[in-house]
Amino acid sequence: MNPSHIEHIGIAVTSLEEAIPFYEKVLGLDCYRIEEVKSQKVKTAFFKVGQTKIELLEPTDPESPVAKFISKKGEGIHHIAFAVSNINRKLQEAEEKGVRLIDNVSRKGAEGMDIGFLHPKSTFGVLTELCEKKEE
Ligand code: CMX
Repeated sequence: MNPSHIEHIGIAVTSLEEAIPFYEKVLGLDCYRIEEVKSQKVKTAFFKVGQTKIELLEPTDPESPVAKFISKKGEGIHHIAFAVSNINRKLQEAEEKGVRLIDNVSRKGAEGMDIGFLHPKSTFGVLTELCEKKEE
C-alpha cells in the first residue's frame, strides 16, 4: 500500500457551525474550505495541520453513514484517510489480502480527490479511506 502520509482525519460532528470555533479559536487553525459532498450526504470543513488535514463531517441526511455513526457512537473520530498512488490497484491489492472493501473502485470525494473505503470490520474497527490527489 505504501501510503505517503495521513491525508486527513475525519471527525463526525452534528453541527459545523458549533464545532468550527473550537478548531479556529482554541487550536488556532484556519478553516480554508467548506464543501458539501452530495454523494456522501455530508457537509465538510477543512483545516490544515502540516501535511495532514482535519475534515469535520456534518451529516446532511438522517440516513447518511455519518448520521448513523453519530446516533450509534456519538460525535468523534469517524475515519482515517491515507494518501496513496494508483488507488484502484491498491483497493484491489487490499481485497486480494482478504480485506473487505466498501468501494471496489474509487469514487469522487471532497476536494476532487479519488477515494475508496475499506470496511471497519476488516480494519480493527477503524473506517479506513484511501485517497489519491489527481494532478490538475
Ligand atoms: N467507524 C467504525 N465502525 C463503524 C463506522 C465507522 N465510521 N461506521 C459504521 N461502523 C460500524 C458500526 O458500528 C456497525 O458495527 P456493529 O455491527 O458492531 O454494530 C457496523 O459498522 C455496521 O454499521 P451500520 O451502522 O449498520 O451501517 P452500515 O452497515 O449501513 O454502514 C459502513 C457502515 C462503514 C459500510 C458505511 O458507514 C460506509 O459506507 N461508510 C463509508 C462512507 C462514509 O462514511 N462516507 C462519509 C465520509 C465522506 C468523506 O470523507 O467525504
